[in-house]
Amino acid sequence: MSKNREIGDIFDRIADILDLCEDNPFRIRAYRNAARNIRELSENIEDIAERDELTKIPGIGTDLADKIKEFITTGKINHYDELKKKFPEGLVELLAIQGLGPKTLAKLNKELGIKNLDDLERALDGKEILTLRGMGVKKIKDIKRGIELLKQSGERMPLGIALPLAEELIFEISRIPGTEGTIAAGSLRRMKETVGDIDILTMAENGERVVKAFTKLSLVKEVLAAGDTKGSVILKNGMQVDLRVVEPGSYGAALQYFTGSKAHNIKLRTIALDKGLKINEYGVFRGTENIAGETEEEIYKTLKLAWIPPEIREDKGEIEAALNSKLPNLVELRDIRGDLHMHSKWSDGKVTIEEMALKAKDLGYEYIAMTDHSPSSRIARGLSVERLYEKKKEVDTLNKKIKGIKILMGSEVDIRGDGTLDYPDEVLKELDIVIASVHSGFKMDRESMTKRMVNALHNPFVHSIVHPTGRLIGEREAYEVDMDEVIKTAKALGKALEVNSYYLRLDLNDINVRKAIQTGVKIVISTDAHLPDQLGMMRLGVATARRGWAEKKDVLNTMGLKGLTKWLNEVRDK
Ligand code: DGT
Ligand code: CA
Ligand code: CA
Ligand code: ZN
Repeated sequence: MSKNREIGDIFDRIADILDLCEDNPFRIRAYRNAARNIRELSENIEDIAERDELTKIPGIGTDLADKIKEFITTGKINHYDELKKKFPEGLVELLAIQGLGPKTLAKLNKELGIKNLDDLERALDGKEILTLRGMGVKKIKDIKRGIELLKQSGERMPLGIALPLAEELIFEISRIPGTEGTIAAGSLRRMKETVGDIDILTMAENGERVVKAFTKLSLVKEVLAAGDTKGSVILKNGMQVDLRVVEPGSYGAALQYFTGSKAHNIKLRTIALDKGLKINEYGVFRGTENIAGETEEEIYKTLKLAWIPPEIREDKGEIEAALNSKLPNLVELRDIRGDLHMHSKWSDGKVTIEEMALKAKDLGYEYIAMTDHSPSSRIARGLSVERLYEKKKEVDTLNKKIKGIKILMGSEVDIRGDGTLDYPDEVLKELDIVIASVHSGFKMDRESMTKRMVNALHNPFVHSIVHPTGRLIGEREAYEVDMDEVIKTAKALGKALEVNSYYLRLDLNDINVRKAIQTGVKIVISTDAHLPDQLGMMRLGVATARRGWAEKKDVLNTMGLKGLTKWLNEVRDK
């Protein structure tokens, strides 16, 4: 799938440069949409090109299709190479800074000669910058905060990007003769929302040969190290991958060690020491005698612990829980019976309700909720009351036509500044499910934002608040909001909070999930899909819920349709 990613990345870069040129906004948006849609394809773009069906991809017209063909045949896009010459490379990268738009950046380049981050940071501390139009103390503070945020998220990559990449690598490595049991370790196996690098483990006799073959894979751009037990490379997208080759006798020990987290491992080591044992990546030892190493289970067993799921290996109480046989029985992807947040062409989704429903049925779901936007979300083409009722008719018709899956008529309703909702109550009550969210006025103070959300929860027809903190990984911080208060209110009213599975959201995050379920609030894991393939992001939401110790009983959409319908009605009767 690597060409998909490469082309997606180039289209995004083109959009960045066009942004700096203050080119036509529609063209810029077209490149960004295309980039996203290509990255999210479930099929190799080369295969689609071969069938001559590139223009069937949403957002791809003949012009972009030609550029894709050009890349597939020549490995480059001429237009991109030309555009790149217009600005220094370091300048384009600065567009990733939140609070610094293309217009300002172009001006900084033209008037102050800023070419890269160093230049920018220096300028921000100087006086000259204040002479630029539109540049004030507040703006400078925002840009500095943006730089800090970017540095924090730094080189870390969202799990949703790293995971498919790792899967592709694992597939390739497992095809290298002599390898067995190839598996991800590190933060990726723990399904952390971002990963610093990808760690992979494999078993083989001849390590040197395996490492050599690994460094020759087509995804690799640069080789950092290649020995007989370890290889490190940089991939074409800039991500680092560490491969470790181990012997069968220490496979479990190595997997345990390299899965981490470091804090979890340190705690394990102390437990081992208390028992007079030593634990490292080769095994568990009593003196010089190796007493465990082949499997992870036996490593934990020698320490009198049950096997601990990787997602909770963070030294946040899991070892104590394992000692007392109190480990949670974490929710699994196969427990999920339906998806309660998605969009169709009626608002800003890319396909019809029917196409979404059929894909969901393929996934084995019993139900979906079709939750298009409300009128305030103009960019997302939110539905007027009239169109909402038209849509409801279509849902009724489809429910008669499609067997084996129930479509719930819903809406993702904007929460206005004062916490009231974007449709009147008499409209809301006609809907099977109402999910509410904030799409504007992100910068409210903490108290007002908390009140806004609490008010929304108090609307008798609202079932849940979705993407409750609004954060976008690496792009936008969570709103200033007292999540404890929101959780408390949800508990009091018997309402649910969402774990949004979209890879940049994962919101609620693991920490808030744990708070919510400890308080007794149900979470609902949904995808917010705008395309059928995005329904597949459910696994990221489930992983986030698992990292927050969620069990099946904590998750609303593990209920069958009957149970769910009952729950939806009861919320409103309370
Ligand atoms: P990342 O890559 O920053 O997202 O996080 P990790 O957890 O994948 O960290 P990484 O790649 O540096 O190392 C992979 C695993 O190796 C880590 O989770 C635990 C283990 N490890 C690395 N360094 C140490 C160490 O100094 N002590 C112990 N006990 N384990 C370590
Ligand atoms: Ca790692
Ligand atoms: Ca590593
Ligand atoms: Zn949505």
